[in-house]
Amino acid sequence: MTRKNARDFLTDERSRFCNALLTLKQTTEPGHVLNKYDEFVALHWGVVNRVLNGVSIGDGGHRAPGFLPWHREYLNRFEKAVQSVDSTLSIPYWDWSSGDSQDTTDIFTDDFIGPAGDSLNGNRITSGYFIENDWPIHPELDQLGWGLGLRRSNDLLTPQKLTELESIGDRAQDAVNGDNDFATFLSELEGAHNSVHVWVNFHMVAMTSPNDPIFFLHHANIDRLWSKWQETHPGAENFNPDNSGQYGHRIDDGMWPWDGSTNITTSSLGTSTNMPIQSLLPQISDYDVVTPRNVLDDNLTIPQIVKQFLSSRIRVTNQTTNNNLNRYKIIGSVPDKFAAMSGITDQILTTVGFEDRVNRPESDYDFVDVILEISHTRTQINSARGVQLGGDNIEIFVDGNSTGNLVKTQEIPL
Ligand SMILES: [Cu+2]
Repeated sequence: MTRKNARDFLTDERSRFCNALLTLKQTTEPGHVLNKYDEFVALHWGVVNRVLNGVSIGDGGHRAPGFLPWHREYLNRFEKAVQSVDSTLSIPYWDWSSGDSQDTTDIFTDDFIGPAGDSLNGNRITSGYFIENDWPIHPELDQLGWGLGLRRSNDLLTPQKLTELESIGDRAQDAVNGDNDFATFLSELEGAHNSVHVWVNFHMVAMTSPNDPIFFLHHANIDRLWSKWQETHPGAENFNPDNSGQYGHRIDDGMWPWDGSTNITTSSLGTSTNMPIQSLLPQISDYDVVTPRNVLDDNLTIPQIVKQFLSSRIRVTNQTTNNNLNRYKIIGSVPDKFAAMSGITDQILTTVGFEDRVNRPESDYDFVDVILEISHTRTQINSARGVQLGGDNIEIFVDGNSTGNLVKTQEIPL
């Protein structure tokens, strides 16, 4: 689902989006500690202080290349949570980089993301959907101790502040459009992004900044700007050219907490009782592994959907009767969960081959509608980095829904 400019959200979409956030805030899944919204706040704080075997391994989501893919995955998951409430929604983006102040004044409103802070009430939001009573900040997730009510700078919509935002936007535009290498692009875009956090101020300057729902609209814009850059700088070589750096920021590293490892935890502590943030987080399956490479592809339709159905059946239909799909194979494997940390970044490609074709005799491959049916176990599909399919015109179905066509041989990252 394509993301829309928040400014263009109609009255009805605004209320459905805000109500979906309120629903997440009011919903705690069985066995979970935090409500579905606050779990995202905790996750964002957690990634800042990763620990492996008692040793800090730093921030997995900021100030390094992983900033972009980590937040992309984070946003995608948040969007899925929103869609679990209302399947017609996607995260709108706040186009603070457009140079048009109406992109801001039209959304900091009572009928949408809420107004600026109220200077008479400690810069708390005192109208709209996100007032203290309806949108209490969790005491353990209140990093800077602002208390229950969401706060923002009180002068956001003044001409002076809007001019300031315009120059931050210019910096982001220059990053995307300028003739920059990746490192420059990244530091300029992340720098502009930081300035926007500071521009909103209060809750938005903490590592618990997703407490303010504008966070998600802000990051949807960051992700959009990165996508724009990817149009002119595609592929892995334009993600992190030297591919050096800390674990989690390299192309095939697992991104905590989706790193297949139960050993990396977070040392972040809650603000109220010093409760370990780790204990507030949901269990993440060892099979739930996402690397930067997995989210690089701008055309996310197939990988995203395939990923969502890790344990479901995937049916591949060859629409050209005289082709066969003998070239189907599983290639590669996710690096052993600890191998990457000791410097082994990948394993030799292996062909698993036909044993993954289940219950489908060879003769069926010639029919138009059903050529190949693959039934993977969770382990099988997670040990694969991609499925390579050959054929002229292949349509892929996941759980009965077509997820798009492939032309010629293509690797589908899982
Ligand atoms: Cu962040």
